[in-house]
Amino acid sequence: MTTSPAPTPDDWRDALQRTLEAFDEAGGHRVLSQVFEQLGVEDALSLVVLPYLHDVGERWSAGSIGVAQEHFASNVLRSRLSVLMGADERPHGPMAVLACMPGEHHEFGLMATSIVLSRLGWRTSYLGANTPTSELALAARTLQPEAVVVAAHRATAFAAHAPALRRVARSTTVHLAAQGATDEVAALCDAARLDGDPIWAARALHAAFGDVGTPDLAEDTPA
Ligand code: B12
Repeated sequence: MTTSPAPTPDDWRDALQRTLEAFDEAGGHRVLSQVFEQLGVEDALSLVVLPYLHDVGERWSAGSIGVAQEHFASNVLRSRLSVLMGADERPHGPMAVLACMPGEHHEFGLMATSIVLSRLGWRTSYLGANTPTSELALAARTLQPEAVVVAAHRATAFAAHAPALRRVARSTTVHLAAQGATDEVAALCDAARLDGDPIWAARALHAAFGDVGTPDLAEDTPA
């Protein structure tokens, strides 16, 4: 008797392409359930979901798929990641506030960081895309988080709000993330840079705060 080899991340991404880019929502969710079940949340995000999003963008920019397919695939993935956010919330643990800078609508990386932090025992408050800095400041004053993570594709999105970010940084550590987070703009904002992919970055942030009662991630919860 022969057993078929386990699917590789490439196989999973192909399966997402076949379903989501054919507007097959149920099929896409079935593939996502399998990939989260078999790889666990962190590897599923890092090896399949985020690279798949990158590929979708390349296909869209090359004209091989249209805006409708790109938006459809993003929306299905967003709904799935929303379910995962906060699924492992605990009443205690350090608090992180996460937001995209004003004008920034790309939020998948930030959502992935939020999911992984919460699975590491953090409480997370996710403010989402295109967050005004006045609202970010309000959340930081109210929640007194150990960390604020803000994401933007362009450094100018941080630079344009440097005074507001510096004010938030007086009472907590502000971390700049995604392509826009350069050393120069981090210095301008009195902020730190959160390097690496969203999963790696969440682990690094967690490690910087020491053990906060990390749950056993070996017992991965299927999504
Ligand atoms: C989904 C998507 C959208 C969705 C976003 C939906 C949502 N809710 O997030 C929508 C439809 C809103 C959108 C809009 C636009 N988009 Co768009 N989008 C994408 C797409 C397909 C995926 C982006 C994504 O989430 N990738 C997953 C993340 C994790 O990967 P990443 O972006 O490569 O980020 C890496 C690092 O920066 C880091 N990282 C990123 N975020 C974070 C966060 C944290 C906390 C950390 C630690 C790390 C981190 O991790 C990644 C490496 O692993 C990309 C394609 C691509 N090649 O990325 C285009 C892409 C980013 N978009 C693009 C463009 C042009 C646009 C629009 C201007 C289109 C338009 N004409 O309206 C608008 C701009 C909206 C805005 N003002 O922000 C371009 C950007 C080109 C550029 N270099 O500036 C891309 C690259 C597509 C392309 N190939 O041209 N988009």
